[in-house]
Amino acid sequence: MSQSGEDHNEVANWPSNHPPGDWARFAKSDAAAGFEIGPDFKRFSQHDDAFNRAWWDEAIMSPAVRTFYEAQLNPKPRKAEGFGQWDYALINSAWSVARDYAARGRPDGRREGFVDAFQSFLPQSETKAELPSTEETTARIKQVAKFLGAGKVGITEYDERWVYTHSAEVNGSRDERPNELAGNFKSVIVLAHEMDYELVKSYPSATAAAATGREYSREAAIVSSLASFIRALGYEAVGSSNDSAITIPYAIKAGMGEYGRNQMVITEEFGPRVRFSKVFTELELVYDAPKKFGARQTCDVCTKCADACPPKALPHGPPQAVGPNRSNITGVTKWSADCEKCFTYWTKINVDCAICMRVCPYNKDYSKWKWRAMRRLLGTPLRGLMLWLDDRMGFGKRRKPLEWWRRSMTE
Ligand code: B12
Ligand code: SF4
Ligand code: SF4
Repeated sequence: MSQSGEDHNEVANWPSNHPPGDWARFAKSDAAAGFEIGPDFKRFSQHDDAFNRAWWDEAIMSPAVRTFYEAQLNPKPRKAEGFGQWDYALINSAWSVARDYAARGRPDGRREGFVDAFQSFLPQSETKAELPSTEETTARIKQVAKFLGAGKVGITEYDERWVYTHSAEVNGSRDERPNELAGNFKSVIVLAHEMDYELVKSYPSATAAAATGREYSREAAIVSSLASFIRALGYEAVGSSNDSAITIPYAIKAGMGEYGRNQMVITEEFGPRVRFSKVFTELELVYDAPKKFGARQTCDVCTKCADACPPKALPHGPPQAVGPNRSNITGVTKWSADCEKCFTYWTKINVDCAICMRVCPYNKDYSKWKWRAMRRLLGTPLRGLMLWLDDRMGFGKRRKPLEWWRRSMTE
């Protein structure tokens, strides 16, 4: 039985809900990616993530949850630096395209990009374009994704283990409803979207949260455009952001980077300061290999994110087979967060947090050679020295939001 009391593997309302035995076909690629998945593995229902539970589960519900989003849209600016009218104007402007996309044409309460995949207004062409070799098709798809604005692109096989068994209603109840993602998918194209380095430095604040909002807005536009491109070629493609499936396992297999203690994929190019979107497609493409550059070993000895987390939501010890509560998937050995604590903290500060991203020693501007050199050394036995240096140099310290505004006068 799953943590929400139903046996989701028995649920037949989702197409191609393979029985557990079929998942053995992923054993080789799981080993290459470092995934440890036990026989008790169960797919996850989106109804059980902390955002949705905050609406229906006494264990995490708080009056602040109900006002969290409303208070951001109609803020009562506070005196605290980073929470004034200019700051809320910035966060709301950055989120505005994602918010418009979420609600477009959906009077039924569906929310594209959050609990529903993006719909495509461009019909799938009835003529299937001729495809060159798989290698060339893959290269062209990646080129288009970058042209559309993706910071990085990787591809992996479609793996139904990470597809949510259910989505959640957004009209008050957050009840489970069938996950409507459907298609004859073979590949998942993962797109990375870099978050602004300067803004992330001042997390937590409404100013910094604009860095998250801007990428959700970009994700909506870029991933929908890429899905439309593939549909215009005559092939099935569905664009997705936070909806439909857990993104991190796809991102790791698609070669985006390594999984960190802070619950994020640490990329070589942007560290953890990056967001992901994905396109499910029937196209057969060349899959990328998982990318390793020593981040996992750094996390084994570093606890900066766990130390800095205000509600102590992150683990200090080694990866575990069981997570802290029902908001964690069952049967995967990994570092897992107590997301009841994390999201409750957000509702207290009335803005999202990303301190665990800000303080990570991989959160650097890697366009500069000296930080690239430091990253390389972090992947070697000198990592202890590098972590010490990172502290000495003051990386990870919160920057005052006002300094970001002052930049407008000096640059
Ligand atoms: C819900 C959610 C949250 C919720 C609740 C999570 C929960 N467990 O209930 C909360 C509020 C905690 C949250 C916070 C943040 N989130 Co969040 N979140 C999500 C979301 C929408 C769904 C994840 C989910 O279903 N979790 C429920 C279960 C599966 O959780 P879990 O078992 O603990 O598993 C987690 C990890 O262990 C990992 N994971 C899951 N399965 C597997 C399997 C393997 C083999 C491995 C290695 C890892 C792994 O992914 C899960 C992430 O929550 C994803 C987008 C997506 N669709 O995946 C973004 C996402 C994970 N979040 C993201 C980010 C950046 C953040 C924040 C920094 C907020 C911010 N301002 O940006 C913080 C970081 C908090 C933290 N350290 O965990 C990014 C991560 C990008 C990256 N670099 O990897 C994602 C991918 C969104 C995006 N568009 O890019 N988030
Ligand atoms: S802060 Fe340290 S432990 Fe946390 S994710 Fe980054 S490198 Fe890993
Ligand atoms: S987002 Fe903030 S509260 Fe949540 S785990 Fe990271 S540091 Fe902790």
